[in-house]
Amino acid sequence: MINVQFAALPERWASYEAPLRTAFQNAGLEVDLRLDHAPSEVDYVVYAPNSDLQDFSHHSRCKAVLSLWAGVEKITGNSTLTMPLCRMVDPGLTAGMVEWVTGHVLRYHLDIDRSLAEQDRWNPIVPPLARERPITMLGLGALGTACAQALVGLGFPVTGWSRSAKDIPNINCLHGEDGLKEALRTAEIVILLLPDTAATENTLDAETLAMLPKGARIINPGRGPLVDDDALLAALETGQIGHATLDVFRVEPLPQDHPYWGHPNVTVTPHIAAETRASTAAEVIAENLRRGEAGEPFLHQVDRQLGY
Ligand code: NDP
Ligand code: OXD
Repeated sequence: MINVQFAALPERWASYEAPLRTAFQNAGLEVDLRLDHAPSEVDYVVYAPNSDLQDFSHHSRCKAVLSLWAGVEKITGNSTLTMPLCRMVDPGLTAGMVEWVTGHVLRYHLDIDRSLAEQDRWNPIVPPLARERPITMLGLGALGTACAQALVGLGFPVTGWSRSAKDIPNINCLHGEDGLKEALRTAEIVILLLPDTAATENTLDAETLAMLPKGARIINPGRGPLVDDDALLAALETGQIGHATLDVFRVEPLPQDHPYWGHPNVTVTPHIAAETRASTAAEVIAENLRRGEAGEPFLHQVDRQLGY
């Protein structure tokens, strides 16, 4: 019997219990799934970083902590979490992010806000075609690559930027510091799907925002610290940045007195870009349990040095 502890906000249990039990059964795993195993008897933890479980020092036989979240910055620094940590790469979450990113890109591309505001003027706004609108994706991981490929599918010329060199069909892949400059130089829309690490903090700051063409639009479903907020507000003031759509913030919920609220050129969304979907995520968790039991490498294991 494999003992699995489910450690997330209590209301998540109702949506995850049945999909996890089904996925474990389908994978041929005999699992005792509970909220309340004794810590020393837990083999795996299915984990949300906002759960009450923060001290893993008594999880002495735990083989892995399997995060339900893609972003793991809240737990990579936890010194009691010494067992392998896997982040979530869930086909359902990825599909949701593709839909959210594509929707917000098309809002900018088609100038939907302006056409709605000016509809009574009968003054047709003709946007360029997608193939004339260069887009840059910062981050070419599970989510960035899927979103970039969807945008390529719509006809946009897409440049992507990552830490390591990549070769992805139909995407102009760049990396490193010079790669970032090149990626920003022509980008009319920039999307951030980087993890929050020491190396990615303030990827968009006064200097890099100034590298963009005037009036560029920013979409950030990644993490708040990727953007220097004061620099972004200043760039919005001068028109260097035309508009920003921000889903994630340094402090969440975004404090009521934050200048982003009510800013005419900022759209705030409440960290809803993409949600882990229980039915598809449960299959990923089950596959990682199977791997752990078979002595095979885990999927999506976090590199503690890199922080993602
Ligand atoms: P991945 O780990 O798969 O991809 C991360 C990408 O960022 C990789 O391409 C990686 O490069 C690149 N990267 C990391 N560090 C650097 C760096 N220093 N310089 C340049 N590139 C870098 O993550 P996911 O795609 O799964 O998720 C991305 C982020 O999206 C998550 O970390 C999370 O913060 C956020 N997220 C937000 C959600 C929301 O609802 N708002 C939902 C889910 C996730 P390389 O390929 O070379 O390793
Ligand atoms: C995640 C998120 O990291 O929801 O999964 O932001």
